[in-house]
Amino acid sequence: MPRITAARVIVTCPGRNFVTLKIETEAGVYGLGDATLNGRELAVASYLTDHVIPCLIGRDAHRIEDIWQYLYKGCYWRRGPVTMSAIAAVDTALWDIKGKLANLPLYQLLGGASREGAMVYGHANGATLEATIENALHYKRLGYRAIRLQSGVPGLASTYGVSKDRYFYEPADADLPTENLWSTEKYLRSVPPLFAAAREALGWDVHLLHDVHHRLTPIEAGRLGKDLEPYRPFWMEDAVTAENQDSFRIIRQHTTTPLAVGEIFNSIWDCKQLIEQQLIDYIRATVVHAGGITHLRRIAAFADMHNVRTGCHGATDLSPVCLAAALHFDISVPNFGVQEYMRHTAETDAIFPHGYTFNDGMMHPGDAPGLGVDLDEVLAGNYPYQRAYLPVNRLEDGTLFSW
Ligand code: GCO
Ligand code: MG
Repeated sequence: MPRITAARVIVTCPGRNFVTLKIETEAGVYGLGDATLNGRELAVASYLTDHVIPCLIGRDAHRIEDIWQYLYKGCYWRRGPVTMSAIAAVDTALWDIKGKLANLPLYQLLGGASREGAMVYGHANGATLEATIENALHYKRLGYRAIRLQSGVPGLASTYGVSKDRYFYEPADADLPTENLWSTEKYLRSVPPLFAAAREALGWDVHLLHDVHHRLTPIEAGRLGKDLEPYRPFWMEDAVTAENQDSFRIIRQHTTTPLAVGEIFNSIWDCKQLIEQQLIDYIRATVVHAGGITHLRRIAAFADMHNVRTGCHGATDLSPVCLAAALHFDISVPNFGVQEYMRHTAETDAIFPHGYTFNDGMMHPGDAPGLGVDLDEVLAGNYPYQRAYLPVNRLEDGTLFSW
C-alpha cells in the first residue's frame, strides 16, 4: 500500500496568500491539496500542521473515504470552514495521489467525462456602467459564453466586485480590513439599467450573471430578481445571507430569476433545506471549502435529485490546485451548471504549473495523471506570507453590515 510518509503545509503569497498541503507517500508519489481560507489562512495551516498531519503518517493513502470519515467524525468538532478546508486539502491530495498511481487524470476516477469541457464565467466589472459594458464586450471577444456583471454604484465610493485593475480583482487588499460604505437603495437602482445596457450591447447569446454578495433582505432580493427578469439572467448569486435557509422561500415566491448560493457553505448540511425544498437552482460550494472532492460529490448527488445544478466558486483566492480539482469534478458530474473562473496572476501561475486550459469559453482539466497541477516550492519560497484581510462594510450611518 502507498503509506503516507510525510506531509507539510506550504504558505506562499505571490500577491495573495495560498495555503497548500503536500502529502508524500513511500511510493515516491505525492499529492497536493488547496487549504486557502481567505483572510484566515494561518488558522487552517495550523489546524493541518498541529492537528491533522500527525494523524496521517503511516496511513494507507488509498483509503480516501476512511481518512475523510476519520478526520470528520474522529475530531468530534464537526464542520466549520477551518475544519472542512483542512479535510478538503487532505482529500484533494489523496485523490491526486490515487490518480498518479493509477496513471489516470482524476476525472477518469470520478466516472469519466460527462462533457467535452466546463463552461466558465468571467468577471466583467468597472467603476461605471459604461466601463462594465466595455469590459463585458472584451470578455465576449475572448470567447466567454457566460459573463458576470458587477458595476460601481453611483454615489458609493467602492463596492464588492469592482477592481482597481482591469483584469485582476483581489478583495483581500489590506493589512487590516478596509471599510466600505453601502446603500441598498442606491445599489438597487443601479443593477436593472446595467442589465438592460448589457443585453443591448452583448445580445442574447451570452449568459449574464450577477453577485449580490449577501446584501439584501429576502423581499429586496425578490424585487431585484423581478426587475432583472426581462434580461433573463443566468443567476442571481448570494442575494441574501444564507444562515436562515427559509429566506430563500420568500425570494422564490416573487421571482423566476434563478438563484445561486453556497460559496461560503462548508458541508451538505448548510444546503440541505435549500436543495431539498428546491429553493435554489445552483449550488456554489467548491472543493476547498466544502470538504474536498469526496464531500462535494455527495452534495452534487443530493442536488441532482432536486434539479439543482453545480456552479463552483472559483475566485482567485481558490488556488490553481482547487481550480484543477474543480475542473475534474465539473467535467465528470452529471448535473454540472457552470464554473467560475477568475484568472490568476502570472506569478501565481508560475508557482503552480498546471495543465488545465481555456478555449472558446470552456475549460478542460487536461489529461496528466492526478490533478495535473504542481507546486514549485523554491519559487513559492520567494513570496512569504503577508497578512491580508477582506474588507468590512458599513451603512452610510455607520452601522456594520454584511460585506
Ligand atoms: C465570488 C465571490 C468572491 C468572494 C471571495 C472572498 O463570487 O467569486 O463572492 O469574490 O468575495 O472569494 O474570499
Ligand atoms: Mg460570490
